[in-house]
Amino acid sequence: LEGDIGVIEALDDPELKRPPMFKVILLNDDYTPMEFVVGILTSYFNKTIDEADALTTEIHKNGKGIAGIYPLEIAETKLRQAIKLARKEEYPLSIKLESE
Ligand code: TYC
Repeated sequence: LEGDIGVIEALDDPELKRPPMFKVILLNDDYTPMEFVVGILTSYFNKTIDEADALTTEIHKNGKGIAGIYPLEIAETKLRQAIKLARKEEYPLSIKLESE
């Protein structure tokens, strides 16, 4: 069937299998506690405590760091969850998305 051939061609096209990916970038600030950032990274970005400790220190020193790279909807959801918790605690944590 002609339609079946089209489906196979579509599945073979790598562009159609890979969604655009976005880096979730945490920015440093002077007020958000280290432990809170570590908690964000372990809770929402699947980091181990050791990975989260190292990344938090890197962000603190360098000004920013990549928490993870995800398709847009997932990146937006993680950003929203993290910012919601930060604002609830009244921390100024800033997070942005950057296309890969
Ligand atoms: N600079 C903060 C402090 O000294 C820690 C911090 C790390 C804040 C990473 C934000 O994205 C951040 N308490």
